[in-house]
Amino acid sequence: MKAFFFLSLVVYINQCNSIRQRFVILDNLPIYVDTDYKVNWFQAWNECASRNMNLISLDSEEKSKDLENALRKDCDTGTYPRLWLGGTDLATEGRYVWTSTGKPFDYVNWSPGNPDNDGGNEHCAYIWEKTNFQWNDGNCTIKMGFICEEHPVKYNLRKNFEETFFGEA
Ligand SMILES: [Ca+2]
Ligand SMILES: [Ca+2]
Repeated sequence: MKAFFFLSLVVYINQCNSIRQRFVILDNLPIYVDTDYKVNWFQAWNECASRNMNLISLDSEEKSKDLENALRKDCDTGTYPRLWLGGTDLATEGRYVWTSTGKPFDYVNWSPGNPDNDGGNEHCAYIWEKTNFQWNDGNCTIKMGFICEEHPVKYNLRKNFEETFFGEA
């Protein structure tokens, strides 16, 4: 916990051609972007869990824009083909929820025509640079990169801790 806390204060500004990297966005929210390790949605979920994180939920326009800006700032065009998000409609077709919060999609940034549940077999959401970082629903078994974030509960606990002991940043 302590190590993670201090680690989370460090902002890594790497080029996207590095295999793995961590940004800090949105009020010190640590996120982890992996562009090179291509995995299906379930493996991506596990990859985040193994880092004590979650697949990212883009549940506000502010957060979505911050992520987009971070990706644009640190990456050359073409380096982000597709990245898994933490949204799925596996439980009920057509009803997308964020797995980190269990809440249905409120804010959405789907690309035109999506989610289209193409072939009746698209149940996992990903961000796609080709559609200007808008979202698409894809087959959950496709392999691509992914984005993790610190768990919302842990984030709030850490934030309260920091504010209590260190004051406002
Ligand atoms: Ca679907
Ligand atoms: Ca689709």
